[in-house]
Amino acid sequence: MTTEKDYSANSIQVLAGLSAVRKRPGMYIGSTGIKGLHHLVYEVVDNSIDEAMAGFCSTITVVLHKDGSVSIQDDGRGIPTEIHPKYNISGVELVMTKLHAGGKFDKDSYKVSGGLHGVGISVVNALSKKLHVQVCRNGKLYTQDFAKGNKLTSLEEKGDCSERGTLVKFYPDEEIFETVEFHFDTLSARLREIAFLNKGVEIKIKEEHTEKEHVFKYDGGIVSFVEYLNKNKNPLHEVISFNKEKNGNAIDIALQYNDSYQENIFSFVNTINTTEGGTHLTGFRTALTRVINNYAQKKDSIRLTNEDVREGITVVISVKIPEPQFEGQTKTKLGNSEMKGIVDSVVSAELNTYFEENPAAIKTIIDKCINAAKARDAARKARDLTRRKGALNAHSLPGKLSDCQSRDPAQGELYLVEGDSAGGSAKAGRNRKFQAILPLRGKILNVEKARMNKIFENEEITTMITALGCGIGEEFNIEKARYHKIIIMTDADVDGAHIRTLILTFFFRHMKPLIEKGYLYIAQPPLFRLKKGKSIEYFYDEEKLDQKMKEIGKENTSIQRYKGLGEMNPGQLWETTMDPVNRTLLQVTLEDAVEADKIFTILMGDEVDPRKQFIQTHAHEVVNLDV
Ligand code: 0RA
Repeated sequence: MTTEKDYSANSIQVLAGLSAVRKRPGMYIGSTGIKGLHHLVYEVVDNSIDEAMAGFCSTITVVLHKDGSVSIQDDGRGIPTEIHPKYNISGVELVMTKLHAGGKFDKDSYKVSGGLHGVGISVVNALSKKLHVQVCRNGKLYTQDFAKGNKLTSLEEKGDCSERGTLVKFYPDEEIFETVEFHFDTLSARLREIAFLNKGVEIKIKEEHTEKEHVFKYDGGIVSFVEYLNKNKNPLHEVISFNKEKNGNAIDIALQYNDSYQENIFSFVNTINTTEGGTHLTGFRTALTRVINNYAQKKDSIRLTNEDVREGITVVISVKIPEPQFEGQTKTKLGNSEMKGIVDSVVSAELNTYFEENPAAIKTIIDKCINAAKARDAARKARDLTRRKGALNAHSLPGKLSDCQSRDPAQGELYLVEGDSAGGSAKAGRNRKFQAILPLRGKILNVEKARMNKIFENEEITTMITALGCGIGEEFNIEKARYHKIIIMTDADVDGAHIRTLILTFFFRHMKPLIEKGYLYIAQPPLFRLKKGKSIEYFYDEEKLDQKMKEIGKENTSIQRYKGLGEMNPGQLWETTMDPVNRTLLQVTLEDAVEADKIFTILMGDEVDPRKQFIQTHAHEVVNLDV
């Protein structure tokens, strides 16, 4: 039993703080799902990054351990082990148990990193069932252990140490989190981003049980980032970059056009990825359009719009500002109104200077943008023509669509089915209350190599756009999507895989928000049907089938291998692939937008060599190649 008198005023405050974190974790880390879980790692890494930015740390190593814990090690100064004069506890204990104590130790350092919420390591401690910290400082090794925010041991000196730095190892608490399994790829993608944004810092990530390991170190910073993004594309000029400080805000921008039709913009505020954009991005776009227009008008009377100067541009914008205000659905939109003007004026001045000094670059860019403008004009005509033929309007649905009865998008499912015959089976087998069927004939257009005008001329795609109801391009509006489950259902063979990739490319390039919202799925039709006597069982992979055949013996059995959806009758298709009770759907997610862009560029773009290389590297991973 402890009485009130045992606590100093300060420590009462500390204890109240961390129990509040356990009571309402979402307030501190956003959610208790996978995102919140990963946030714990970023929170610790951010502290190491602060050490790096202060010039004391060069290497950060993240390890996903077999026992479910994660450790983050750095070679910084080490968390102070000395007793803090005000709180009368060691720096380690202070940082680990006091909310927001993280960077406030030395007030002079201008803390610009910091996770989405910038909450400090004590939050990680509060939400871990166990946390172990090791500090090497002043030639000594110190350790201390905690659980659920409480200290288990005091800070102990464990002997000598020649290196310097901090290691934090924690076990996320399953009483708090919906899942405690970390995703290597998601963490790796974010760490790569952090490495690009903090030039020169080496960041390693390892996963013990798979032995996966990535090392990121970019001396070129965001210039390297742009080069990386454009790696498998054809750049039209050197990377243009500048770095300015204005009114206490640091503005760091790199950009390069390539010959594709996609815009690829990544914007950051204090290293947080502002996926919803905001004032910094608006300022950039306004300036870019104005500067390019000024040059273009000397050459042509054409008036370029924001849209025209976007085509084929790759940009990284990183701003560091003292008091960011985040808005939007996911708090990833910068709201500080002054940033629009600041970024606009910096970009205008810097681009003008660059183009005066590099006339060849601006000439190439203008040609590209004028071509884009002409193509957009053609696209508008094609769109109008397609519309006049009755397509693209959700109130005149395509004849090929067998719609469902429900008008509630949250209930509705749209199956995009390969071929008319499978489409017929799906139509006959479905539950028409909430399942709609759209058969797609043959290979749809590869949108990676097509501009919008070609897209509007393509019947399969316009039919799909009309059925989806959410429009495309400037008209895209996710609120108008007619179904919240869009399910790609193709054959389990090479053609099916190709068609699936073409459809995925379309969604990734033109309807990415549908993927981000989790509306896109892939159906999993079975590969085998095993009949023994009167009982029937379906199998989705060969291994499971073989296993069963040991078990039950060959007598009276027959195996059917499905080459296509069309071989299943409507009842079978419903039972195995469409019935919500039995089916397995793979949800298409976007864990790593950078990697996804790279893969679509490689697989669907026009450079042959990277594709060859990709296929050679990944050929051994193919399990179901049925040519
Ligand atoms: C407070 C003050 C100082 C460093 C740190 C915290 C620090 C925290 C973490 C967390 C992970 N790695 C870290 N490295 C350092 C400044 C130390 C000094 O003034 O010597």
